[in-house]
Amino acid sequence: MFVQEIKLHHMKMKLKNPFKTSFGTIQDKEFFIIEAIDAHGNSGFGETVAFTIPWYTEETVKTNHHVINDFLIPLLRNQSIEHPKEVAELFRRVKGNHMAKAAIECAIWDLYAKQQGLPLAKVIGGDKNAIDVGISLGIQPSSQDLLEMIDHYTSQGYKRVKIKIKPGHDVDVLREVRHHFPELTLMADANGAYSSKDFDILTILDEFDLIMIEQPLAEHDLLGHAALQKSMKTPICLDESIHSLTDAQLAIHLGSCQIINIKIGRVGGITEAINIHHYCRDHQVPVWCGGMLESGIGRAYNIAIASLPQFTFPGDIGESSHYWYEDIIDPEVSVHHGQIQIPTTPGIGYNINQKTFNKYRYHTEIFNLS
Ligand code: OSB
Ligand code: MG
Repeated sequence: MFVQEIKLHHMKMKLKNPFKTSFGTIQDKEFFIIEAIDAHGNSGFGETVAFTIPWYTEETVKTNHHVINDFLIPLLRNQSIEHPKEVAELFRRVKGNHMAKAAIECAIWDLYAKQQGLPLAKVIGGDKNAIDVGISLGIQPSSQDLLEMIDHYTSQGYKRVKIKIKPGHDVDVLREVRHHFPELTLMADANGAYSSKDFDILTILDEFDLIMIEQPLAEHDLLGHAALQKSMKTPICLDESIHSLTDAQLAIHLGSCQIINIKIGRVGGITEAINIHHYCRDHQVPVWCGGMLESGIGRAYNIAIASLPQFTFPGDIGESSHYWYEDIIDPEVSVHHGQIQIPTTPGIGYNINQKTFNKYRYHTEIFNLS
């Protein structure tokens, strides 16, 4: 499968609502849609998921552009790739920069699945017809706002709610949510905002019957997470700490977590996401799919990966209209009774909506690879 041309579409979209976490607030979303084109004119699409500021991981929109243009696209020149799994191997000599790599790798997976005439979910071994989804809610201006949002999303059928916490915004908020929604499937995500000095506060959270607490401590603090997990009954789930299969192996070996959040961008692509999935399946560690406030293209990959069997908890995969006034795909992603149907058409199963795509695209760079 010769990739003849790569198009790098520069996109700018605005989230309907600002998304506030312990590390900062996101509303303007700038990203690249990678289009990989073969000799027959088939196109595969991928999306970069880094933010403009390096507060989730160290990658940014600008580092994505730099690494894609100056290192990754040149590595693809004059390569005859038989299978998308070879892309991760080809990119191995460039260190890190997982979100940059993943966007290109995803575009090539989509192209490959389209060439095979098969849905991407089937090509990667997905065995579900539909996936369960939950909603991730940013920090709200008041607890009244938060309670109303929870009410809104649970009545729409979302199967679990995740709320963001940070020091000073944790026990009281969770107590209030639990008081109003005693039966809710609930979890909290700290995005690494606590330290080893906060174990007293964190262990109080055991009161609230959370299905898990996500990334309470810093990215590299695997020993801290292992110590915390020993002193609390709520399962710890790692997000920012997991960049690769070896990270997942180490975290599980150390007892730093009982659950893993897989994000394709953070781990460098679908191939590594599958590797982590298989390892977790073999070690009875549940996984679920996190989100990066993606457009419909990025979301389509999350839907496909979540169709693998060990994705046992609902993902952070809201419908298009939760994030955007209009999405760049057709049809948009929609949630019914807390589920998203896995597309059955070839590739990611969503088409580009040319009208909205052109509206949010402000520049395109073209690279001929032959
Ligand atoms: O920690 O999972 C996270 C959004 C941006 C950065 C990090 C995270 C999130 C979310 C929202 O929780 C996920 C989504 O709805 O796409
Ligand atoms: Mg998280």
